[in-house]
Amino acid sequence: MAQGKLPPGQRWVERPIVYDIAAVPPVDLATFRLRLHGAVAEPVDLSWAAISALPHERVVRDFHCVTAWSVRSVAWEGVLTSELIKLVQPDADVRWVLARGRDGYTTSVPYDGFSRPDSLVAVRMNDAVLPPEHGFPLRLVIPSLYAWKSAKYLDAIEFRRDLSRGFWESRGYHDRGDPSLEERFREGAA
Ligand SMILES: Nc1nc2c(c(=O)[nH]1)N[C@H]1C(S)=C(S)[C@@H](COP(=O)(O)O)O[C@H]1N2
Ligand SMILES: [Mo]
Repeated sequence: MAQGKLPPGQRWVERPIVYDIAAVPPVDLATFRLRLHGAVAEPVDLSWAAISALPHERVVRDFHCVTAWSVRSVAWEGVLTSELIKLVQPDADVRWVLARGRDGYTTSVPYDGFSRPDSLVAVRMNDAVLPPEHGFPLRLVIPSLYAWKSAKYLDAIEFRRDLSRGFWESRGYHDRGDPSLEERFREGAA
């Protein structure tokens, strides 16, 4: 989706509206780990220091929520998913990731969306530390897909060959969720 272009059925708003299935979960950076596991050659548990030592990049992208709001040009900074992929070396037949937040949220993301060059694990948003309600200390950001795929409070990414539906996907939301194609709900879902 071209930046600055409103996808079908969306309207622009000034800033992202916070959506949470549960209260903002607490975190202690001293013990925090991001677990990368599943169908990979090298599973790892990354400490906050290990994450901070990885290369960081800044990505500016529009952010589209399936409830029809879009925000222009959100600036994210963090570790590109391509760096995480280099670390763990997913098996050649991986097609999905299941991302999990500390609040118990899960979302299934197609691997081709996860691995796009503008997908990242963000630690900063709009030039400030990621605010608690936006996922502190880090969140997944998949700008090419609806915002529900961008799991906040991220603590695990499971690389998978098969689809295991996350919180919204198991409630009828689309498995891919491309805003340019208005993939809001799954065909045939109740
Ligand atoms: N851990 C977690 N991540 C989540 C959610 C959630 O409830 N928990 N909500 C999702 C939904 S539905 C949307 S639209 C975006 C909203 O991001 P924001 O709260 O930073 O605006 O976060 C997504 N990531
Ligand atoms: Mo959402």
